[in-house]
Parts: sequence; C-alpha cells; structure tokens
Amino acid sequence: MLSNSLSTLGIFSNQPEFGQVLHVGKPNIGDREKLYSRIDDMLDRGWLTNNGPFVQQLEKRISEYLDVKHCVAMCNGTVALEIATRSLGMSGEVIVPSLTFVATAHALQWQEVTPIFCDADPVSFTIDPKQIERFITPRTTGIIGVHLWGRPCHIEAIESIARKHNLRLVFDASHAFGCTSKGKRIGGFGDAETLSFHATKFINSFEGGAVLTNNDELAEKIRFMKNFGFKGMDDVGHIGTNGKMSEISAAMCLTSIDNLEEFVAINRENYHAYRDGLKFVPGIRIHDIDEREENNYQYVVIDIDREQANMSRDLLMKILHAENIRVRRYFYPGCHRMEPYRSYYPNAGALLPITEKLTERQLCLPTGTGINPDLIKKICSIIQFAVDNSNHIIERLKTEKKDLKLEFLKL
Ligand code: T4K
Repeated sequence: MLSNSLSTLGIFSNQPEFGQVLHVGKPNIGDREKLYSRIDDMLDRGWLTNNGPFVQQLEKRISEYLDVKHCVAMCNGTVALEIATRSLGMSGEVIVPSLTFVATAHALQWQEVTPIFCDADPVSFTIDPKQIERFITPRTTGIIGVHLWGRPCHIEAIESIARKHNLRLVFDASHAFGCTSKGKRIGGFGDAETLSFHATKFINSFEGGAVLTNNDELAEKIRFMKNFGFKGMDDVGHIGTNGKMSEISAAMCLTSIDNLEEFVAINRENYHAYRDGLKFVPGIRIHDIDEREENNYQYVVIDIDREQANMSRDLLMKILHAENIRVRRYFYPGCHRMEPYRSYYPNAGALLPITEKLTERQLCLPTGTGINPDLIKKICSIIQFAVDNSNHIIERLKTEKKDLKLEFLKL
C-alpha cells in the first residue's frame, strides 16, 4: 500500500498493510518478571482474594499517588460505579453524559435508577455544565461527570450546581488515571470518583476498578458493600454484593503502576507522531491534549470533517480496518441511541445535538506500548492517501463493492 497505489488498498481485497492487527486498547503489559515474581509470592502465600496483601498495597499506593484519602479496589469499573452511586443513595434520576461508554449509564439503570442524558461541551467533550440544570427535576438525586478520554470535566461548575441543588456528585474517571485538573490529580473530586483498570486501560489489572473518596464514612460503607455487606465475621450490616478485586489483578495493577512513567512517555511520543503525521491532511484534526496538565495520552482521537476530507468517518474506518488498523468509533452512537435507552427516549437526540454531531465524526487511533512512531508514520500515510484519493476510491467502491452500504460512500 505504501507504494501509494489505489489497487494495493486492502479495501479492494488486497493484503492488509499490517500482518498483525493494530488495536486501540492493546494492553500495556509492563515488567513481566516483576509480575511473575508477585504471582509466585501470591501462590506461596495461598491468599488469592478477599482483601489480600496486594490489594491493600495497591489501595495505599493509589490513594497516595492520587492524594485521596480512600481507595477501595473493585473487580471492575462498572461495579465500582454501581457501588459508588448506591452508597451515596442515588435514586430516581441521575444526570449523565450520553457521550461515554455505556457502562456509565448501565451502572444506574441496573439499579433501576434512570439515567438522564445531558449534552457534551463541544470543546472538552465532557458533560456541558451549561446544560445540566435544564434536566434537573424533583426526582433528580445526582450527577455523574465523565472525564472522557482523560479530559477533566468542568469540575468547579458541576460541583457548584450539585451544591446548589443538593445533589450527590460522582466522577467516572475510568479514562483519567494520572491526569490532572488545574494541577491537581483527578481522584478526589466530587463525593467519589471511580476508576477502571480493564485490560484496555492505561493502567490495567486484567479486569478491575476502584472507588476513591475523601469521605471516611462513605469509604467504610463502600468497603462493606463490596464484600456482601459484612461488617465482621458472620455480621452482615448492609445489603452488599461481590465487588472484590482478586490478588492476581492487584499484582498486575501494581506492576502496571511500576511502569506508569514509561507508559506515559510512549503514549506521549505516539500522540506527537500522530500530530506530525496528520497535520497537513485536509479534514482530519487530532484532538488537542492540554499539555499544561499531566495526561496519560491513552486516547488519541481524531475528528473527520466529511466535507473537507471528502470522505465519511465510516468509510475511513473501513479503509483502515482493511489494512488491519482497528480504529474505534468511541463512543458511537451515544448511550441514548443504545438499548434500552433508545426505546425509552426515542427523541432524546433532539436535546443532544453536540453528542449527535461528535459521535458521527470521531475515531480513536491505536496507541500504547504496542505502537511506535514508525508504525504511526505508516498509519498516517494511509490516512493521507485515502483522503487525497477519496474520489477515486469512492468511484471504484461503487462499482466493485456493491454490497457496501451507500451510507459509507455518500459525501
Ligand atoms: N466508564 C467508562 C468511561 C469506561 O470507558 C468504561 C470501560 C467503564 C466505565 C467500565 O469499566 P469496566 O467495567 O470495563 O472496568 C472496552 C473495554 O471493555 C471497556 O473496559 C472500556 N471502558 C471501553 C472504552 O473499551 P470494548 O467493547 O471496546 O472492548 P473490546 O473487547 O472491543 O476491546 C477494545 C480493543 O482492545 C479491541 O480493539 C481489542 C483490544 N483488546 C482488548 C482486550 C480485552 C486487546 O488487544 N486485548 C485485550 O485483552 O470496550
């Protein structure tokens, strides 16, 4: 393909440019020897879960790193959200952005709390504080902000709305481990923040998550809730569930954190390689990361202007997939267009114009330790080639690929 000829493109049934699939979210593994040695310790100890020493070590390390009083490790980020919102007594309706991974909304609906979708700020992509108050009703009990792609929410504005209306406030910080807002590490804002350590995250524990809070009483309640409500041996004082993180997950997470600086450096270099490689491609704009703040650079997102690029986002995605570049449309089509929400609120899109627009234009590009600037140069040259030759590609697809949905080909 790099010979830059139309006939070598994977989308015309040729060999893909890359023999191995390049994933968004390929796990960062870290130092295997350290991981193996931790696993040996764990097996020797014969303590595999239930608040083991690695979990305790991890909680201490995270709370110190993020400067938050309590970190309660969990089995995943979704359960962390469920427990955080439940422990705060969220009920009725809770305002959430639609532009997020569906787990943010599902964590509420799973408990029969109704997520009410609010539009995104077109610049930060996070929940728009100017829109929140229009969704507050007598049934509203809380707000969840999501630090999407590591970009901090408008924290002060949302905090002040929550205070004014006496609402509980949770931030879903699944994407934001190691990111700062006005110089302060994300983790201690709102009543609680939640993390995900899923395999695809910057720091991972295979599956895992955490709830962070500065509130002693809340932290105690969360600890009970994630352990079936046990307050002591044979003494159940709360309703609870099984939200515990296992020792092998904590071992992985500790190892991941040992390598945090290296992961940031690799992601930063990749982000800059994409910036350089895409700066002259018409209609393709890489979303800026505010480098005055600390970032994990885990999500490299581009915006595709269909008119300027002379190509839809979805056609570009198909072209890249055919080269084994598995870009993702995070978070298309928006939670409000997924079930059950789509059936509950078929017209929600009318109140979410920015979300509707963004979800049609964005693509996440592969980064992380599995990617490097040489690979990125090739990826960018394919994007450049596709955009430069969009008319020819579309004409040829129309004749050769009659099964391809017309929607992809429309300009
Ligand atoms: N809140 C937010 C804002 C979130 O983004 C998430 C999770 C949550 C809450 C909930 O946290 P968890 O309960 O998951 O801890 C993935 C992840 O499964 C999900 O954790 C994540 N957000 C979301 C953004 O991405 P999918 O459906 O895209 O996963 P999947 O299997 O398609 O994998 C993504 C890419 O990574 C693929 O291209 C394949 C690659 N991959 C994946 C895995 C698991 C690998 O290369 N190796 C792997 O081991 O949701």
